[in-house]
Amino acid sequence: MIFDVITIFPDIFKSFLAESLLAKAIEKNILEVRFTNPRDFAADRHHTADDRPYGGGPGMVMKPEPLAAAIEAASARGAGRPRRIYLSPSGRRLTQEKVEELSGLGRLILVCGRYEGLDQRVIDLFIDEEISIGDYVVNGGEAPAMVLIEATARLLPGFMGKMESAAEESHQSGLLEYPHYTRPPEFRGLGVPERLLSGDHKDVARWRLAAALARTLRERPEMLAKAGVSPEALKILPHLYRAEAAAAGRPAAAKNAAKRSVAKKS
Ligand code: 21W
Repeated sequence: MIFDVITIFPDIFKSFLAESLLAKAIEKNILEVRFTNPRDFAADRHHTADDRPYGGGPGMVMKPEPLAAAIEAASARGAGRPRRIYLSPSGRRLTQEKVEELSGLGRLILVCGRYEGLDQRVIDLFIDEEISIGDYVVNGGEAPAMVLIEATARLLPGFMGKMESAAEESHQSGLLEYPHYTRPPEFRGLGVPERLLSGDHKDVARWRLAAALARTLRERPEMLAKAGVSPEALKILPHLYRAEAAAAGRPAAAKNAAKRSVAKKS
């Protein structure tokens, strides 16, 4: 898969792509990341990439001509019509579902904004889709583009070993992950849940499912409505609701918890 990144700060990406699994994927030709810098397309001596906003107000806007030229140059670096994505705080939130969709495309153009963002006409003329990584503010599209590249690349065939792909499937059950433990058996006064030490693989699986459900119920209850709750999970959930309500000091709720449905909870 090829990513063509449009950015005035390509150096931000260099060490990120030079380490660990991403570097190996690039070496194995699973992944290629190329850069086009709008500054290289600026007509003036100072390679100006920004300008003052029409209507006044604070901040600067990315100047349309060099940016458009950069997007066109990057688009021409291959056959076909690559999807053009603008990393934008006003975009749709990136989800694992979207990441899966993007991992099936052979080439993407990622446009990173700086300052207050792009001139709207560049968006109207060149951008297929605007994507945000979440409702918080960062300084530009580069960190969000790295998030998108890493999340997408790890789904490409051959990126990871077999063990990790199996783990991926279990994570995509729609629940948060169960807690992990390794040696030593006691660390600074804390032990390891006994059932993980039993060697009984079926019981370990039951413990992990219960732990994943408890964690999801506590941290992300809204996920339970969407999760395809398995028959095994359905047996465990009422007990967790009861324990949760009891821990929260709601004895009546604890008593009724067993009768409540998953949908009602969230
Ligand atoms: C942030 C520019 C804020 C301008 C809607 C709400 C790309 C980003 C960015 C930035 C403002 C992403 C506005 C999550 C992000 C990015 C730079 C000022 C504009 N429009 N995902 N606010 N968060 N950020 N207000 O910041 O370029 S994807």
